[in-house]
Order: sequence, then C-alpha cells, then structure tokens
Amino acid sequence: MGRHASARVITIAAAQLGPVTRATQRGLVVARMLALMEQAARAQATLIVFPELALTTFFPRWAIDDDAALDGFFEAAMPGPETELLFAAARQLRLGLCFGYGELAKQGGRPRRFNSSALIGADGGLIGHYRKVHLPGDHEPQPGFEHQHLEKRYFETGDLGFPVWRAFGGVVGMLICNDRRWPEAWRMLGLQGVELVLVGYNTPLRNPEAPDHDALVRFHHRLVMQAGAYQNATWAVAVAKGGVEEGQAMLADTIVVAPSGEIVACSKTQGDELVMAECDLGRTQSYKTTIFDFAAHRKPKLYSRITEYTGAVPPP
Ligand code: CDV
Repeated sequence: MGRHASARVITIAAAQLGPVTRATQRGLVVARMLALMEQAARAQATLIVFPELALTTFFPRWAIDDDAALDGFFEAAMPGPETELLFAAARQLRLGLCFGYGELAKQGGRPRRFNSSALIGADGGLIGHYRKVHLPGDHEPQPGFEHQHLEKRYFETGDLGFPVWRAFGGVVGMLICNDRRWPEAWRMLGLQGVELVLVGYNTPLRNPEAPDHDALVRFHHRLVMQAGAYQNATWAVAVAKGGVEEGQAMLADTIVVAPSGEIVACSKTQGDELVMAECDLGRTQSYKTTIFDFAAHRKPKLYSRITEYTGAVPPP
C-alpha cells in the first residue's frame, strides 16, 4: 500500500467472448452476455467488461456496400431494443457493465458511425460512452489480403477525446483495441488521474500488412497493456474476442494488469470465459505519489522544443 492510501477494492469480471458469426442474431449474443453477467454477479463482481464490438461479428473484415446491411451491425439507440436487456440485468444484479458496440448517431439528419463503448452503472444508468480514436486498417479493400481490416471505411474518428468518470469508487476511462498501442491515449487518461482503464479488443493473430509481426502478437499486446498501466499508475483490463471467427483466428489472452505492470489474471480458453480479479484502486496511489508523481516529476514545458534554424544554407 502506498503513502496515505486506503483500500478501495472492486471485483472485476473481464468477460471474454468466443467467436460471433455474421449470421448470429443480436439476441443470441445478448443471451451469452446475460449468462456471463449472472455468473459474474454470483462471484460478487462489481463490474463486468466485454470486448470491442461485442454484440456482432467483427464486420470490418468485409467490404459491405449496402447501407441497410451495414446498419444491421450498428446500434441506433443506447439502450436499444436488444441492449436494454443488458441495462436491466445490470440494475437487477447490481453490476456495473462495459461493452463495445457500433454506434450509429444522427447529426443534422446525417448518419455518423463510430466504434464506441458504453459504461453503465450498477443502477442500470448510462454513465457515459467513448468513441475510438485510433482506427487501424484501410478505407479500401487491399488486394491479396486473406482478411480485410476496413475500420477507416466504416467509422469516423472518435470526437469525444479521452474522458474519465468518477465511478465504482475510482476514476475510470476506456480505450478501444488499437488505442492501447498509443502512449498518448494512455497519457491523456493518466493526466486526468485515471485508476482503472477498460479496453475491449479484436486482435487477429495474423496481420497481412506485416506478417513478420505475427509471431509477436501476444507479446505486443501484453507489452502495451503492461507499460500503459505502469506508466500511468492505473489498473487496466483488456478483454478479447477469441477463437476462430469467420475463418479468422483471434488473439484471446484477456488480462487484468495491476498498477505495478504485473498481470494478475488471464484467460485460459479461446471462448466465453470470465476472468476475475480483485483490484484495490488504492494501490494506484503507491505509484501516483512516488515514481509517477506527475506534479513533482513531469517536465511538460520541455517536451516540445522546435528550434527554427535561421542560418544561411551553404551552397552545395
Ligand atoms: N480492432 C483493432 O483495432 N485491431 C487492431 C489490429 C488490426 C492490429 C489492433 O490494434 O489490435
């Protein structure tokens, strides 16, 4: 325990999901999520966390030109007709909830699509939502790729920044999948005193853009989660889609990381599985008040120094 810190223990249930096929009805995925919520409540969890785009298959692996078909992967309201069951279960089970979804927002009559995640309180109320900032992949299908990754085609860049909320007795923020690889995303949360970062992801085991990275997929995932948690003195939960989804093998490896950077729990399977961890949010203080005391040790004024060269350019 760090200086002046008292214990604030919450029990996290990281709810990994196995594959969801394109044909799977939303209601069936919700039923799987409800079963995991009941299991989490029986295990006295405070908060359950599901992956990125939890309600559907990872549809950016296909080029979909039909707008009506595309909208079938999005939620026009949150809660909506199917997701209100999740909100009701949160209320009934007194269980906080976080899950990723495709958000279809209307602005001035124009559809806007985001890769989002929602945070819901144990009273079943929406605490807030986050829109993914770092969208990997392409806008156009890439010739010769076994699977496409067309997030840039379907989603706008998130426009909500990196918000945090006071909830569950601490300061909570969200990142979505590729965001976890960017230190500035973590730092934006860290600068706001985050104590718990919730990350859902769909990470394929093979990256056709850079096959030489394939052997390192799990290593890179753990590297960024452990570094992000440690450098920002926060708990972090990374929740996967696992298994082979529509012919594409996904990294499972759901993990919970302590502010020390240590992994305290990880998944054992590729399918639907709860990974439980008791997280003392007070433990963040031992890092926030010592090695990562930002007020005492950061030097933000020195981090950006562009010197304009004004001398004459010598002739070649
Ligand atoms: N859904 C993702 O953002 N996936 C990326 C893959 C494509 C590299 C990731 O960062 O895991």
